Amino acid sequence: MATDQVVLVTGASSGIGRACVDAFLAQGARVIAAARRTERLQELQAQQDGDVLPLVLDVRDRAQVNEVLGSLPDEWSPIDVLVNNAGLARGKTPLHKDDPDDWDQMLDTNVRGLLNVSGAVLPGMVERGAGHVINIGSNAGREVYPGGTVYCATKAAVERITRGMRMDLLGSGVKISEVDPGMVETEFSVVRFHGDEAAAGAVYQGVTPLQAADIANVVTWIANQPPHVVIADVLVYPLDQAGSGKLARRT
Ligand code: NDP
Ligand code: 8X3
Repeated sequence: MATDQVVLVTGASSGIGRACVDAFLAQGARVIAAARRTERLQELQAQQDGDVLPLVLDVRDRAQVNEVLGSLPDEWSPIDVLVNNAGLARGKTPLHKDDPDDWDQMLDTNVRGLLNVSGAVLPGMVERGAGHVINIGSNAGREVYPGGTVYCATKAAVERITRGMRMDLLGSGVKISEVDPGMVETEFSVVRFHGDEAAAGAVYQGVTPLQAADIANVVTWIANQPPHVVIADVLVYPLDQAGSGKLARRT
């Protein structure tokens, strides 16, 4: 990757997004780190020597996305690489027991949010005839498990959107890729279980999950391919996982 490239990472305040920021900065890229939590973004900026622009952004808010991304300082545009990472699961109950507000948050963030940011960034990439969008899907988009109905549906939508984007942009010079992680130890489960640390901890009990940096390694590898090569999609599991809930727990 050329060192003067500008990378936009959504969901940069934690987990996989934060690890992507660190990994791209380590390669000399300039990184726009977007998320909702201002204090996390300030901490991130304070911890980094590299060139990072913190951006307070709720991907669900299309007007805000268009306003903020449409008025980036000159030195922070154009965006060369977009990592659509912001996302979350909320709850793990059977559908008829779910809180419908959780459905809305997952659909609005994981699907509409990804579209909002892509819609703001892609026209410029097409105009320039270059760019790369890397969507973070999930193994959950390839299958469904009890209590994960809506989350899995949102990630299946990411997979369809990614494939559709690649067809829509064929011939434009813009690359479209997807990374589907299996179990990664981040704040994901704490968010899913509404702050219940014990429930979140149980998810990883007896297994060695992926770390956020493992996924960032894959994302930067995808971004660093030669101009004529597109890594279309990658599924990444920890050693002891063979599917959603299919885990070899060692204790
Ligand atoms: P984290 O909870 O650690 O990080 C999620 C990030 O998304 C945070 O930075 C959060 O920032 C941001 N985010 C959430 N909602 C919004 C919003 N409305 N607008 C902007 N940013 C938002 O989880 P992960 O790092 O694990 O998750 C990252 C992605 O990876 C998600 O898409 C998730 O579905 C996917 N994934 C995770 C797996 C795992 O096992 N952890 C496995 C497969 C996929 P803030 O709250 O500051 O806005
Ligand atoms: C997160 C992975 O299996 O918990 O996308 O849904 S899973």
